[in-house]
Amino acid sequence: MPEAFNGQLAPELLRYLRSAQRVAVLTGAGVSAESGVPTFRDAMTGLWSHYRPEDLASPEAFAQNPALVWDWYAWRRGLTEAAAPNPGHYALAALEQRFPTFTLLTQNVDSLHQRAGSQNVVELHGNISLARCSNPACPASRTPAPIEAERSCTICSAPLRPNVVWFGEALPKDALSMAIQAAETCDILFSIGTSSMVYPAAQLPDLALSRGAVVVEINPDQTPLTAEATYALHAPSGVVLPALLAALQV
Ligand code: BV8
Repeated sequence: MPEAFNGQLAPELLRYLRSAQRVAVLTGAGVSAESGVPTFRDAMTGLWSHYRPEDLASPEAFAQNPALVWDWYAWRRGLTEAAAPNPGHYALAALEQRFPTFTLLTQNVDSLHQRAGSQNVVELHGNISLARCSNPACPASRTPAPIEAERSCTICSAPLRPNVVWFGEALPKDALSMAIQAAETCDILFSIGTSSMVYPAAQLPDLALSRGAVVVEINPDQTPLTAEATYALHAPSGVVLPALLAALQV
């Protein structure tokens, strides 16, 4: 049954975690909220309040108006570059050192886990700091996302696009297979700061549950996962994760 986070982590959860060998973590935009990065669905504040994220994060939107989509990503990239990792990111980097196998699967595109020191990060939805050629046949490698207006591939002149996974696009094969393997073999999976609405990432906690793993959700709000989770800790990740790390160190 889900446990509300009242500042005390359930003793049986801590006991289980102390003996865990294989830990998987799925993170979403909520983990970066305390760094001041708007969550994906809040990201439409201000200038972008009249667009739905799905209307900008799609191949169709890019084909129709590449400049608008690039401007949106340049705005978001500015926010993520100005942001700093928060205590939740740092706690995850420290927790990674405590377990034989620790796989961090992130839907986030902001590099904040890596900047906090996390080593084994699987980016399910790409990374906002890079651009790639929109021509799938082009051999061009990823390049830093362009700041200036010139956004064409230097090898084949096709438009450059943000190196992220848009709605309707497949996730990178390697990333998805690593994520499925981690969910299928972990002793415990944490689902942190995600609305559990975007697939196939949202299926990973169910996969872990189906293999008998403990699933812990950390989110101030309810999500479609909350009722199924073994534990649901209703508090910000920047509060819960440092508390979890501290409890493990005693
Ligand atoms: C695909 C990158 C097929 C770009 C993003 C079933 C199976 C497969 C696909 C589908 C399916 N059903 C529907 C689909 C289609 C679609 C989908 O899932 N749609 C949803 C809307 C229903 N999925 C896809 O299109 C995927 N592609 O399956 O292709 C295919 C297969 C083969 C060949 C061709 C095609 C691709 C999905 C990826 C889309 N790209 N991002 C970018 O960032 O611009 S998704 C986007 O949403 C972000 O990556 C984000 O991470 C993700 C999920 O959002 P969250 O991270 O959860 O953020 P959100 O704002 O929603 O929630 C934040 C949460 O944090 C909240 O719950 C809040 O309470 C909490 N919170 C706030 N503060 C805190 C906090 N928690 C903790 N602490 C805090 N302090």
